[in-house]
Amino acid sequence: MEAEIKKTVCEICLNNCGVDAWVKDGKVVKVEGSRECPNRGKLCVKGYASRDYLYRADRIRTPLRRVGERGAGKFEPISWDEAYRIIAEKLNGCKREFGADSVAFYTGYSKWYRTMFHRFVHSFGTLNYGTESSSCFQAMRMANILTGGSLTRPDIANADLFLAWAYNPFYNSVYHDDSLAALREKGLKVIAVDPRTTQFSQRADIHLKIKAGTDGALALCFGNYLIEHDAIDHDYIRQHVHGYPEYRDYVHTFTPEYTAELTGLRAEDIIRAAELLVQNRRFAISLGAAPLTHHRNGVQNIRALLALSAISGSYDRPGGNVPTEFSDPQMNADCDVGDETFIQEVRPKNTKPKIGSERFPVWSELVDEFQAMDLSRQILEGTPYPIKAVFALGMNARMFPGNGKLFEALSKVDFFADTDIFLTDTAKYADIVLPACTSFERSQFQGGFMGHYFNTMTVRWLEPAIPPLYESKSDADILCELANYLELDDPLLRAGHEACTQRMLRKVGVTFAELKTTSATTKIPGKEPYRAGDNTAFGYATPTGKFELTSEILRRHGFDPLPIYHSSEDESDPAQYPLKLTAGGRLPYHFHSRFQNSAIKKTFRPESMADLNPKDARKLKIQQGDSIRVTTTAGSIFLKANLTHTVEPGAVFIYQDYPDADVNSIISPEHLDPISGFPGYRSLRCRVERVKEVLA
Ligand SMILES: Nc1nc2c(c(=O)[nH]1)N[C@H]1C(S)=C(S)[C@@H](COP(=O)(O)OP(=O)(O)OC[C@H]3O[C@@H](n4cnc5c(=O)[nH]c(N)nc54)[C@H](O)[C@@H]3O)O[C@H]1N2
Ligand SMILES: Nc1nc2c(c(=O)[nH]1)N[C@H]1C(S)=C(S)[C@@H](COP(=O)(O)OP(=O)(O)OC[C@H]3O[C@@H](n4cnc5c(=O)[nH]c(N)nc54)[C@H](O)[C@@H]3O)O[C@H]1N2
Ligand code: SF4
Ligand SMILES: [Mo]
Repeated sequence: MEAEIKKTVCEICLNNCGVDAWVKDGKVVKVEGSRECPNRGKLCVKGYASRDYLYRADRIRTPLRRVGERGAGKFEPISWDEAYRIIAEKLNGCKREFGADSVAFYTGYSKWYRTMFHRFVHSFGTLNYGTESSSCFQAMRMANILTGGSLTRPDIANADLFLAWAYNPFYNSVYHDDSLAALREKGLKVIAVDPRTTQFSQRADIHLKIKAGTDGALALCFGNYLIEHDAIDHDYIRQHVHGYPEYRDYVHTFTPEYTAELTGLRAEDIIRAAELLVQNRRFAISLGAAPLTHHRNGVQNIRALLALSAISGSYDRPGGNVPTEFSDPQMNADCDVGDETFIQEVRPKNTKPKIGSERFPVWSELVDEFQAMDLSRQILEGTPYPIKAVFALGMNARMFPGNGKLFEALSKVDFFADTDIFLTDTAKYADIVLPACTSFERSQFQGGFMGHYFNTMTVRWLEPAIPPLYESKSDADILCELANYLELDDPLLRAGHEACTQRMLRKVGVTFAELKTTSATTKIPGKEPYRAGDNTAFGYATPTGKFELTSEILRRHGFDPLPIYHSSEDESDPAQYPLKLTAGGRLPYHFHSRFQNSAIKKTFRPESMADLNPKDARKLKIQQGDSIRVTTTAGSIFLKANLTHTVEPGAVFIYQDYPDADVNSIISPEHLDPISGFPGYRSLRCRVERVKEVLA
């Protein structure tokens, strides 16, 4: 039989690139990027390795019941019926005895099923729905909401200057590069702010090689410079900005010289960049989901960046930072797929406060999820109320700082069920493990494709390119089937994935039958994408109805209302821990835990490595490829040295998803931003030593 091309999607990351899967005898034999999708025929190296991912040897084949110790990985296969019965009995048992809030529901990075899952949790009767967004994206969203009242995106296409803060699309995406290159040709200026030399920073007009976690100080210094050079929008400030006099007085101390001390930059470079801002006041700032917020001062740093947008009058103007909306299935589609109603129409009443509410009240007020950084503590301490069971889709405990504590909690909880494609370290702690399938094997509703970047408003229904491997199932089907076993009072969820999708489509204006005939290029009628107004169109959903340089929500919670700068580092002794550790930074051929045990990971960087500057290495008598020990106050890991001038002297960069050298295991679980609860993965102190060949 000839190979047949099936249209599907890569969901290894949420870029959701369209894929043409060549299928022969029920097997995917080749993949190519779909030309009609926004990825325009391209895939990244991970997408091209889709077959590696799909056919990974450690795929979970059947539902499993644990027969050994937690973590030991000893399981016996059971039927779906038996697995569902056990889960339903345990979860309903917890609900009867301790209340619905005694169960914590959690999902890892995957987004496509989140709307269904969130509704499922509500129907179960609790608000204890948590996700990996406890360390990704939400802190940036919070900073936006606290300041301007809504999430924003940089409108690079219409900007004169792009402040590319912590920005490296070469590693995290297949998009943006072409369009950015075209904009540069039309005159767009670019300032890259990144502690490392990257493919992107080398193309910028100015690269400020800043010390990680000191971004707020630089932004405040730029603010001061704009004010001193009268490059601010007085009318806009008068009409729409709250707290300007306090801000002006505060930033006054952030002179280029003082800021140079804080950031490790040279004062003349700061001034050169500030001049570019003065000359190009229509600027867009990238805020990112992770690097700027992975610090103890993350929310305030982002607020300091946003302040520049407001005082210069770029906020909510074409070419500035423009209010936008986001939801998971909508994927920036700028069409309302009605997911919010779908989730909230079954919202439970009389629930207990979400996990983390006491420790992270600002998070709790602004985010409709629990703050998962408090999950292990609540399980272990049982306060303010006990958590007896965890039900997870794709939980990767290793992404948490101080993950030893979470593994301990998972070994103490009464019942733990996990659903994953692969038998991960975390799944090995579960009592019941369910096998999920990949995007190639499932039906899926997909809204938009990075719609606001490409101005496409499309929704489509994807049919499986191949049937699910082994006995695996789609998460959406798992949730609907489990809803029946749990006897949830939710007929819609119990009616299945298609019925739920049909309900969500109400606002889009296409029927499910029509949806099945659409393709990636079918434009759908929907809400017009929000266009930048004249600073006012969106309205400011803040307590004062203005852009808040002094946040009244932060003030109410006892935090400093100004976007203040304070050090992001831990309090360890600099004499003992002289180097700065930044744990994160993507590698193009890794995706969190997803390519562990697969071939491509080994191809490009076969061993776990720490990036060190050769100057530091010389002092420490370390050569390329030497075995080293990296120690923080929380412990040590062993890996190899990679000497590179891309990092500055004094800095050590380690990727977070090496299973044999798990950097998150040496980050204290208490090293968090008190406003968002986000881990300070990227600002720690450490010590590096050469060790004998034998790795512990
Ligand atoms: N030190 C440090 N730590 C970090 C970061 C950092 O920069 N530095 N980054 C943080 C950030 S930004 C993020 S987003 C997180 C990453 O978040 P994680 O949640 O760790 O992400 P993954 O490992 O991609 O996915 C979690 C699990 O989901 C499974 N999975 C994949 N697809 C599916 C599916 O369709 N269904 C189901 N049921 N399971 C699936 C995967 O096999 C995996 O086991 O890590 C955070 N941790
Ligand atoms: N290949 C690949 N792509 C991914 C992922 C992956 O694991 N692998 N993960 C996905 C996820 S979940 C996320 S959240 C995104 C994250 O994607 P990005 O936001 O691109 O995150 P990083 O690559 O961690 O950081 C981007 C740049 O910020 C710099 N940086 C680090 N710390 C700081 C800092 O304190 N200040 C400044 N100014 N710059 C800093 C880094 O050196 C890096 O060059 O990527 C997504 N895409
Ligand atoms: S960027 Fe790469 S990993 Fe992400 S969806 Fe596209 S091909 Fe897949
Ligand atoms: Mo992330």
